[in-house]
Amino acid sequence: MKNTDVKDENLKPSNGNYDAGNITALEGLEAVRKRPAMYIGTTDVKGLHHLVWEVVDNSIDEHLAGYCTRVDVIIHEDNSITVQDDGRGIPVGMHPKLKKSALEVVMTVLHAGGKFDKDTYKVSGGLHGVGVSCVNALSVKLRAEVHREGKVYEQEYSRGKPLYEVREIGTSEKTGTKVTFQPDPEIFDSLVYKYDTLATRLRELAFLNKGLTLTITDERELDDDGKPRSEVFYSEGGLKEFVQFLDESRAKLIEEPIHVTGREDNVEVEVAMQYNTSYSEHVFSYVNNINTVEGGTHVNGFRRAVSRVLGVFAEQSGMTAKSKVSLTAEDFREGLTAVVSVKVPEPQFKGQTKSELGNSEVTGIVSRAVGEKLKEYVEEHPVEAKRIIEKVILAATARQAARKAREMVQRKNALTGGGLPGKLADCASKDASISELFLVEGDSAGGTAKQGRDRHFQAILPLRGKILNVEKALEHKIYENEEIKNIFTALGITIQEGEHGERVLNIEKLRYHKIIIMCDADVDGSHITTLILTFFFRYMKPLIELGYVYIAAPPLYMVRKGKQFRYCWTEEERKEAIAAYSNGENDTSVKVQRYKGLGEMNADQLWETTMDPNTRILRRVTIEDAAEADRIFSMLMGDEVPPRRAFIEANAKYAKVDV
Ligand code: 28F
Repeated sequence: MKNTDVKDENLKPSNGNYDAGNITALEGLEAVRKRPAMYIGTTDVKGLHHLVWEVVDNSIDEHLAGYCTRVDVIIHEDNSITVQDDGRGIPVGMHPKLKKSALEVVMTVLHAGGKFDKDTYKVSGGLHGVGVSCVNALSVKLRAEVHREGKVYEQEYSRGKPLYEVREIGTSEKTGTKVTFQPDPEIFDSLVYKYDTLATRLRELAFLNKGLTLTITDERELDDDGKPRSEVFYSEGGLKEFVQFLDESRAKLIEEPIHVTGREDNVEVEVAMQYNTSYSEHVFSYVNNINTVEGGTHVNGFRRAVSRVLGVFAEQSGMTAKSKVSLTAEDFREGLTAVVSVKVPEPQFKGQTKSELGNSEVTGIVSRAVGEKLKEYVEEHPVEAKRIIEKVILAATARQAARKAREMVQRKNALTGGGLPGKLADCASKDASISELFLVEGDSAGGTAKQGRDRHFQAILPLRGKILNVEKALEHKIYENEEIKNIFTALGITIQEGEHGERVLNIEKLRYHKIIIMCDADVDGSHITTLILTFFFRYMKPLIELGYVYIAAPPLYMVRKGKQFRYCWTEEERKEAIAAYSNGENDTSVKVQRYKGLGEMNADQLWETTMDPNTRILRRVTIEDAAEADRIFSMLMGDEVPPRRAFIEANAKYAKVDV
């Protein structure tokens, strides 16, 4: 249940007097509870996790200031969270103006915690540091504990309102801050934390802040000897290790990553880069630890330096003279894995999701720092540099072959009037925003889907067997693969080559705004789904980013008794259905049909359970963390087998596999 307007009459101050400080705090908390999305972006599961980042960022700030060496995050059984650091501890002394403890000010006054000043960097999560007081306002309960100057202090709050004055509760040799909070069910749709989401970001923070230890403990999951699941993230080498981690599933072209550090006009630059044998680019960028998914001036400066220095080397070494192709910026980035991290005192963000760096001065600062180091590298490592240029020339050749193959396919389509694939059963509607394309495994299920569908807005494209694993194929190969060509033409999308050789999709020609992958709920079906997702992730990422890609969820069972029957999607539902139909322990007239494949359902059943928008379940495909998604795809789909085996062995026990 969500409430958007505050009916929270008990926002009155605990000590009864409404002085300026209380009113400011009250107004602030009320504003946050009235429009939470303005402060934390959304109130769905993303907003829920953002609460953790607001608190963790304060510990990171304490680390950047030089006082904190470790941050511990604990997920408790009730999905409340504890974050603890060994910093100096939030001051508890009386705040001169607001007449209350500095701790209460930090915890209850909007934007009060910022220790921002000229030569330190306020790090912050996705929404640039709204402060821990927002977390407090959106938590049904929050407790702060401070160890400082030999004493232990605490204060508790409900929906941001202090329940009592800051009080001393003991002595301590340690220093640090601990915050435990329970997100408010009145604000958040989901209260369940995802271990992987928290672990992935904490790992990233360890790489971005070398020397800092971050740990996660999940008290909801005890393994067989009763120990809670936990991990420790610590990086000695920082970005160098980050790049090695990102590339662990890919074969390297150069043994050691190239590491750049620099500083100019209060802007700190750190870059690590490494070449591998893959055909895709993996560049991740950060500003003050914020993941700039949309890139920006720091990335532009980095790319400019790479193209310039390697281009000059290719020219001077005479390698381009031999090859007939001209090199583009894109070619220099194929097989490149890099992390670009800058610390900017006053970052300006722009772009769709405010995650693109706008500060123009940063382009030159990064370009100079990287250019200088890269120039030194190619002079000192001519062998590696030659290997990189060979790879770049191969990329340019492959790009040319891909362009020819693509033009062949797209020209042929244009000639035959946008030739839709023969196997496509199109929908009547030409309005993409309501149209859906089902990619169905196998001709028989394809046939059933064609019968069961609503032909006004649902199109069916049966896929015969496995599609190409694009992770391991040169680009031009995908334009020669029948199944992939069919998907391309059915979607109506063509790919152009941008001015720097990059692939540009023309999304406006897309014919369906829902692309639904519908495969059997078995191993083969999962493999085909993964192959299709790899294709979309590598060649049609904007479709995923726009939220157009879904996975259908056919039922696993049908439980029937006489005329009555129920479809079940999970083990629990199956057990419930059996219990509901059996009138007594020994009643064995339980029939349970396990659906192995879509083909076992008739058209009406398939429509009712999996295709009817009013009753079906669709899982939308999202990229929560681009670096992690990229790593997992190349881990699971790439060339290197040992990392894949290690990954599966390490994670299989956590995979929630439906029976
Ligand atoms: C689990 C979350 O919030 N850690 C924090 C500090 C330390 C100081 C501080 C924080 C100064 C007065 C604004 C201590 N000693 N972990 C945390 N650790 N805030 S938050 O100061 C707050 C500013 O109010 C701190 C000396 N200077 C700063």
